[in-house]
Amino acid sequence: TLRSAQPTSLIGAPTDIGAGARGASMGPEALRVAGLQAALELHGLQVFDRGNLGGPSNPWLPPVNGYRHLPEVAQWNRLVYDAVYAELQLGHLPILLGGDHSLGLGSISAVARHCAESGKKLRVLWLDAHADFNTSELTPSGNVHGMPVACLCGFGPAELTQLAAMPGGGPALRPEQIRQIGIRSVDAGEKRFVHEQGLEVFDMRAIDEVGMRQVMERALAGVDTHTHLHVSFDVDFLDPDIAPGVGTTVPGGPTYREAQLCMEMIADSGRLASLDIVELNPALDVRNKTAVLAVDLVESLFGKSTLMRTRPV
Ligand code: Z70
Ligand code: MN
Ligand code: MN
Ligand code: MN
Repeated sequence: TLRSAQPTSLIGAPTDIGAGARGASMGPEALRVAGLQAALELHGLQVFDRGNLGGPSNPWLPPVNGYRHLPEVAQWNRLVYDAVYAELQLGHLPILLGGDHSLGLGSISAVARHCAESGKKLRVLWLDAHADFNTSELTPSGNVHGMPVACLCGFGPAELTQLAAMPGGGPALRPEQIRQIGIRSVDAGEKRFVHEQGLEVFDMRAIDEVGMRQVMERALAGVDTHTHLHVSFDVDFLDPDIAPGVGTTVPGGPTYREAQLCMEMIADSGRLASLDIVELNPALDVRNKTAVLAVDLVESLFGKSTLMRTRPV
């Protein structure tokens, strides 16, 4: 099927600079080996693989003032910011191949700047087992992949909160622009901060109680033709039984079917405009199956469906 969709651009960011385990640096190649480009092309998309960004290596040091590898994390995020912003300027849909989730900072900062300049409303769907809302005071680990949502909302060091020059100089995001889905591991101080800032979180209990369908209806409520929808897909969102290839497995995540429905409902919104695929760790995977699953889900995110539906179920 050939559709006149927006071209997509793959941007590899092979680093585990913000993670608590080594190996997410191999994520971009594992996604390529799993056939990401061919899968998207089968659905009629034009795909440009921009190759990999080249940033600093991982020195694997303990935290300094509450952050591990802050200068290197900042450098990687500047590279990601520039690459994602360039694709948005071209009118392409950027797909960031992480790399760990600290890179969501550069990616979403670029998207926020682009939305501010083009008058779009930004909605971020954060699919994750974790809230990633720690600060240097709250973090139990110093790993910056546990902090990107807080930094995007302006809580963090200038190197990370000022990646985008936003009009008025404010933070890239306001908490009300974010919906978190699949959350099931939040640190004690982080939990208080999530509550204090009023983040809208659809945790696993919400998915258990009302089902993925209603969770996604609520998370997508208000999305319209003026909305730029960004999906930040941390692969540890998925239940570890189906997705073992991540640095931090947390039991009790969405099943294959729940994850598929989540992706299909995002596709149905028709507003997907940028994507991160992060935290895939091939060193912990089994025969690349987590990468293959991620590609399968991303196909659904871009509109693969079993039937050509003409009306709702
Ligand atoms: C914990 C921390 C984390 C993965 C984010 C974990 C953070 N809350 N882990 N993504 N894989 O150290 O901040
Ligand atoms: Mn296919
Ligand atoms: Mn994450
Ligand atoms: Mn996570």
